[in-house]
Amino acid sequence: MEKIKFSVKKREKLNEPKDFKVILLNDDYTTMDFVVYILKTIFHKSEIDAQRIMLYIHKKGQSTVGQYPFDVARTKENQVHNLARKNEFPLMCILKEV
Ligand code: TYC
Repeated sequence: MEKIKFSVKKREKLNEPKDFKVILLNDDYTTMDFVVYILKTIFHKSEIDAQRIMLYIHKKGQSTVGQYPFDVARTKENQVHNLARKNEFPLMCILKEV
């Protein structure tokens, strides 16, 4: 009889859907207050954390602001872009597979 060459554990892992990081990017035009507002409302950060993350992005260029299953990550990306455009800011975020 032929041997089954993969363990149950390995197979479960192979079929697990991957998470996606949502990464917020710096720009020269979006106001700091608006980025803090986005971090609080869309990513559920506290005021203190939102300020800290916003300043980190401002200095370093980008930061991961959350990690979610693909559908949730895509929805948050759309929410950021829609709210930014509505307020005439060029704020950008991108997704990266984990
Ligand atoms: N750099 C912007 C400014 O000086 C602030 C900013 C921070 C913009 C974070 C985008 O993701 C961002 N007004």
